[in-house]
Amino acid sequence: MTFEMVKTSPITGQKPGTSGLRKKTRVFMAPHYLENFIQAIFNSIGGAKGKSFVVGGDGRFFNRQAIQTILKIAAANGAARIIVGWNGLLSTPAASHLIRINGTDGGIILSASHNPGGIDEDFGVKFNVPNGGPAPESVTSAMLAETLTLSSYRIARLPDTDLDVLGETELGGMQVSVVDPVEDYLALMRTLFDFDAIRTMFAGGFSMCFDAMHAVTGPYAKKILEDVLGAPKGTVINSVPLEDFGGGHPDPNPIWASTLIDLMMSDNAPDFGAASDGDGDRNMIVGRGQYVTPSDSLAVLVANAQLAPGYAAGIAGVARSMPTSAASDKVAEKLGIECFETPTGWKFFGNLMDAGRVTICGEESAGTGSDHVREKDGLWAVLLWLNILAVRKQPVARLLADHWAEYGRNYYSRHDYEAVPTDAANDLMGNVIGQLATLRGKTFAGQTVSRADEFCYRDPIDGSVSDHQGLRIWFEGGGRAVLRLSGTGTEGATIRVYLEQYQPDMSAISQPAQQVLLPLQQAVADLVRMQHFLGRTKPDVVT
Ligand code: G16
Repeated sequence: MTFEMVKTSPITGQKPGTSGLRKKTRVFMAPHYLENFIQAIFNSIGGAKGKSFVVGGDGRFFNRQAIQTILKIAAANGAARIIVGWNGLLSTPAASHLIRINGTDGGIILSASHNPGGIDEDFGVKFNVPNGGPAPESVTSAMLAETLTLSSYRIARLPDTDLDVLGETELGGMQVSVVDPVEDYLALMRTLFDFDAIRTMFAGGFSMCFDAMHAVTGPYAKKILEDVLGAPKGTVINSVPLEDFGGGHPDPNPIWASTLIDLMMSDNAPDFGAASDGDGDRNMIVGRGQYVTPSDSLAVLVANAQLAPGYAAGIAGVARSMPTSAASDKVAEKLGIECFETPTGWKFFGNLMDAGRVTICGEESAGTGSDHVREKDGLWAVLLWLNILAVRKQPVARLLADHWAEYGRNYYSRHDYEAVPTDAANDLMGNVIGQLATLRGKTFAGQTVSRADEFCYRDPIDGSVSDHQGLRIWFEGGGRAVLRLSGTGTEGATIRVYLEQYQPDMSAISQPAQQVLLPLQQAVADLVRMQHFLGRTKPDVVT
């Protein structure tokens, strides 16, 4: 029998989080688990018959095996065509682009993003819709409903497809196109940026270190930065994607990309440093001796985007996730363009981009991107920075200092409390929610609350409402704290505390951020009764 219907039990309660379904790899590898979820995806979009999809992943452990399973389930469900990245590799933004240029009915991206990979680490499945963006809540809710009732899946009992050979093959009547993961993406980047100006900058001795963290952007960065833009060989480090990312967290922040940070703070620092994450949608930007927070990076990109050919006509508007600092709001105000505050999750930008209301979007979690695709895009951010530096001919630190002098500085930091018992995290959050209405005017560790609420978002395009999107607490004197539970962790709960302090005074914009934010940190610890609920007040990760 070529196609088989396998009876199975529902996988209850598998609600996709901010970025698809993430679990321990062994959970996905358990009998029928991945199969169930893929069938649930197809069922929830009205079946796969006659449809086409893009499939690829970040190369982590189980990527290739999962792709073979997905191909067989797609064939058995009557899909017409699957476009798959060579070797199973596709960065998330490149997958988004392939969905868009091929007009497919969506795509399945295999990644747990910045989470570590390996048989005892994390795996994930994301479904992107035909506009190339992450599935909106209406679609993920339908998937969840499907996983609760699904009792069988269809799978083709056929040999594996060779993913190492570019070109067309056929699987049970379904066309399989194995494509170069970089080619179309590179062509898109050429339309947006002044490659000649960047090439001239490198030829003039501009130095850079790009840490691909043994994740999917390695092949993209090698090709684009070294082969096409002429950066010296060795500019891209950790460029070979590994199934376990070399044992590291492919998370581009000062903690997990500390080797790059150490280099950039040393006497041997190159002019520019950057890193990207597991699936290539996040980025970190760092100049010689100068780390750039994702919120500041967004603001700088918005302020200078017009220097790149793809944005020379100006940008329509900007959107940022709610916990992201308001630095980009200040730029939008000056440019006289619209500015939106959305819940955490790239999917909330999709409608605004489709409607032409925003061009550039960003998140504090190291994501920046534009309407060239419908995902955040790590290399895009790096190339836009390079384009800006090639035109402005200034060191990153100077550029940032000038930016703060013009707009004021939003001191910003995120403090994560990881692997917290789920009950304790819910109790802590519940306790704050219970007090929100009465916080105004109260003082905690010397800081007085001026306003507090729970963020609820009404999509300006389709009117859909997303509530319970995080707690916001403003303090007198321009401080803001945000609390929310992470939607991407796989162990217990992660509480994120986002601290922001606006400083308009030019003479006070060069202080250490953690020092400026300490009073807010202490006020939050007091207000949420951190010691009582968690037994500690020190975060695990500070970025
Ligand atoms: C995912 C989403 C991002 C979001 C992030 C939040 O990132 O794609 O839009 O900002 O999750 O993570 P958390 O809920 O843990 O704060 P990624 O890069 O993991 O896909």
